Amino acid sequence: MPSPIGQVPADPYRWPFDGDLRPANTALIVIDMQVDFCGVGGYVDKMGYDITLTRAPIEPLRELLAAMRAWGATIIHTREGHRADLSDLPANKRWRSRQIGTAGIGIGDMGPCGRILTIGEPGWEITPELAPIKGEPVIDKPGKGSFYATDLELILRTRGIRNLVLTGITTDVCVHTTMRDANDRGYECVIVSDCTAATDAGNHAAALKMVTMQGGVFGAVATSAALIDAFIGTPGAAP
Ligand code: C5J
Repeated sequence: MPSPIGQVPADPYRWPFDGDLRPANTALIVIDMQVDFCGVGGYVDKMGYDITLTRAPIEPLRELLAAMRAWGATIIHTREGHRADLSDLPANKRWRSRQIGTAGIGIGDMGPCGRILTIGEPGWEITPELAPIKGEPVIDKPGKGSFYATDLELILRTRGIRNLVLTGITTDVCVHTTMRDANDRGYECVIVSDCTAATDAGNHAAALKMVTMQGGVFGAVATSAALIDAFIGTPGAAP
């Protein structure tokens, strides 16, 4: 077993709390870096939000992914999406998604990237810059949290993972929901400030600040540079 590499500078505490940071007990979770959330013609674009915000994490995340792959951590990707027959799409979620942007077009409806947030459609795919590589689990989820109605917890427990490095989009919705839920389940979480983004810059800042309250109520906040510094030069043995 490779020795722990200690703690990473983070806010409001050096992460993880006990310094037990090893490839075998750590996973990078890349949440919903899908065309629908950061691509031209995708869901976020169609709602009228600025996709330069949600595209901003792509480059730092590419670097963090490379560093954590080399270090030997587990890498897990998630995708938000619904079955083609929409049998797992609550009526209120569909109704609300149709209230904003191009009139009447919401989840399950046809857009420039195919049917919005629908499994198998081009907009549902992960953006090519961050495509999963062979062996990396991809979690398909119908909700905002990554644990609800998925086997994420089973995979984490089976691999003995305790530390979660949380990235992806959007900070205030799927990333936060996942972080809160993971924290309640006993995982030691860090959210990566430059590898997450929201459809509103104020919401991104607020979501990060929320994490830092009460001594780190959901975990800690770190930059990708701080994490990469810790991982570089400490390649882990395969878990
Ligand atoms: C949203 C997500 N914002 N991945 N989904 O609807 O955060």
